[in-house]
Amino acid sequence: MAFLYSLDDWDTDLWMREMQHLDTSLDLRLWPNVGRPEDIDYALVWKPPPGELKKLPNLKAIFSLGAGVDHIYTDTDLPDDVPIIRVVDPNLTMRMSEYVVLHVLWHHRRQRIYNHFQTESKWHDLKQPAASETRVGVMGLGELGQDAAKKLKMMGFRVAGWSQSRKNIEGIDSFRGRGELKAFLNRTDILVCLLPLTDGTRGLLNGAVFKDLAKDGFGDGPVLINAGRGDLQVECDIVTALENGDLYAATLDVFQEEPLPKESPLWTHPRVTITPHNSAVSDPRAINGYILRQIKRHRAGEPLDNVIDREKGY
Ligand code: NDP
Ligand code: OXD
Repeated sequence: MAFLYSLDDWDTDLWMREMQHLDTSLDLRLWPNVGRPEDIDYALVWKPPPGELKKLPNLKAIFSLGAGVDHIYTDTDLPDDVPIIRVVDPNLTMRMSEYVVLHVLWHHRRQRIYNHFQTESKWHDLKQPAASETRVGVMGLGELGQDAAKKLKMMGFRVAGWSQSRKNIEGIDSFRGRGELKAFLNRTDILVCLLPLTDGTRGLLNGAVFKDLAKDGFGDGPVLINAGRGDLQVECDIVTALENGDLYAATLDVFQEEPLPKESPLWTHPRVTITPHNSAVSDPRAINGYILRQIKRHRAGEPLDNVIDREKGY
């Protein structure tokens, strides 16, 4: 049994060292040094090179090293019958909720303005709405969205979520599907996006959506926080919406092109906060451990968890 890593530009030494640390007997290979293709049972990947996984005749599962799987679909020639498994792990979920709570609070508490005041040694307090006056809307109520939504709820925010299917989560209003999107946006001051990138979600964060966000809130105006995927957003529409008032501010962790090109107007916009796609990084020890546990169970004849639905794309 051998594992093949294909890690794009990630720190391959670290990932392989951490896995070896968990089990020194493992036969680990790093693409393109596959050895005999028939030896490989499991692939652990981020952006695998197109067509390469199909060359592994005994491949039993493909593990994404993140929660998303859209990067795996950049290989349009994947083996049809091999399950693709994504990360669902408390370490990653906790990191994402930290990010969401931090940035919701940052906008809600008007911290950007205080930082600016400080540059002018200006002592001035602004009107501050209570959390119960701020309506947060979480797009994507999956593993990550639900955890973030519950933590925001616990802090007193008015929280709703939007997903494909209706959810029943105490204290959180559930909206579902395109038919309920407008109603969800109309009651949302701070929009948090934790959707996967699929054919159904690409470009969803656009001018029409920003226009529908609530304009009657107690804060400065609608805010977008996107930590899902860059291609969920139309960046030129974000810039326009920041100018015409459909958005007041944004926190963006993901971009249509990464790294975000130097010439992007988002870099210098005074009401945009940028982070480098690190809202929830995959921790090598935690994620290798999660994958190894799954493989051990699989080899003992148990089913794999968190297998993605190829029809749905997530
Ligand atoms: P899940 O698969 O658990 O949840 C996805 C959610 O999105 C579900 O609630 C699903 O609805 C909803 N959804 C999917 N398609 C649609 C649609 N067309 N309309 C409405 N709702 C939709 O994913 P996770 O919560 O684990 O992760 C979400 C995403 O976060 C990942 O796919 C990844 O892109 C991103 N991510 C980003 C990271 C970063 O560092 N920036 C780190 C980790 C993840 P339903 O529940 O009804 O199926
Ligand atoms: C993920 C990511 O999908 O890090 O986990 O983007």
